[in-house]
Amino acid sequence: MNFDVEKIRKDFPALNQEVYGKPLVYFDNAATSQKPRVVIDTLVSYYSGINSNVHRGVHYLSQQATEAFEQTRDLIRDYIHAKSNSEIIITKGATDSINLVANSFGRHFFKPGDEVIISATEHHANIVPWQVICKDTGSKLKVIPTDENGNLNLDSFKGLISHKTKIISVGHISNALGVVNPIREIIRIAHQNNIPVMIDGAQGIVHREVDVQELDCDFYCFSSHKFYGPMGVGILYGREKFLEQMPPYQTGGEMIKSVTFENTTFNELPFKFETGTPNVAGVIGFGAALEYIKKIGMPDIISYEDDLLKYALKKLNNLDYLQIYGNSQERAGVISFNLKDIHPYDAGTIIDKFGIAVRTGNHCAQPVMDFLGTTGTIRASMAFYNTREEVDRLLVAIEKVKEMFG
Ligand code: 7TS
Repeated sequence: MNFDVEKIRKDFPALNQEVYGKPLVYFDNAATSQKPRVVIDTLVSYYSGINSNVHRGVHYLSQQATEAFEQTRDLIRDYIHAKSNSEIIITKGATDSINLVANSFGRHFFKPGDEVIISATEHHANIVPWQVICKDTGSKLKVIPTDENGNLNLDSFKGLISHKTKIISVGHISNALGVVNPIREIIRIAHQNNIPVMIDGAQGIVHREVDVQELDCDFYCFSSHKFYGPMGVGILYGREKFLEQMPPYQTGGEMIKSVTFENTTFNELPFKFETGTPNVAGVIGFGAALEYIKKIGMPDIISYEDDLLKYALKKLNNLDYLQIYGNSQERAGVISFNLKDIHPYDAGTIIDKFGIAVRTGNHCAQPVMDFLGTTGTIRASMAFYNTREEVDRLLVAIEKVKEMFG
């Protein structure tokens, strides 16, 4: 493997800083990743050069911006192996993408008594939009149960499916536990029953290769900012046959073909779902992130990250006063843990003083925390620019917490 982590770290300016006089260890990648220089440069060069609105001007700058914007759509299409650009909708983020599907698909297809299935380990973004649309349409939310390690129970899942199930929406990788869900199996079972499946890939796209045709999912969404791109940009992949039938989610400019005071005809895909001025700089910046990731190579990224995660788990498992969550065979990116009898917030505050950024709390996944019987965890979430030395520093900080509070 030709993977030089020290060289890679130089591509990320934010990694090269001190916090409380110590070199920063950034272990909050599941919340948002740091950005490579090429992404930052792309934003600066966009705003210093071709800044203008897209899809509406004949002038030179607008054409350049539109071309660069649409080139990113091509890149995304190729990256996730979608069939066509009609299936790639640019949104504000994963949350926005899920809201789009819940509202548009839900309002069009749900009738009173219908059912939606999600899982017990979802992020709030893949719970609340479904809950609200279920309430509005008189439908019912059903939940695939998990065991104490975050493994979803597929036998129970089969039992939840009925002729009333209209859609199944599950996360690819749990942000709170790092468990990689058996989405292939879920999609296979769902399709045997003619039920479409949405995958919340906010964490999945970061740690696994995604081929939407091979996965055979009907919707897949993610955010640019967790995948080394700018904030404020998200992607929704949708199977064309569903997107064609779904009504617009929001209305206004950009998503229309013609407007009179009496009537409006909507634009074709994907623009039917893209309202108003998009984050043009962010989208073009995300294109730069994708090019960067492709250059490093996802297979190398995955094997480096898996190796780092194994190293960290081995070290952390040696500390008998730690409770580690999400002990599944299939895990990626995230280690969620608690020091027994020590509040995660107290622990996080001390760990922070060592210059180590971890997240503490419920990670916007309150139901799974409730299930595990804890108000929150400490979460170290890793990227391919993290190192074994950084894991060792986390261990030192944890030992200090134990010494102070234990
Ligand atoms: N789905 C999952 C699985 C996530 O992890 C997140 C964000 C979202 C959806 C929402 O993404 P957004 O970009 O629209 O905000 N997860 C986290 C996290 O783990 N810590 O902060 C945000």
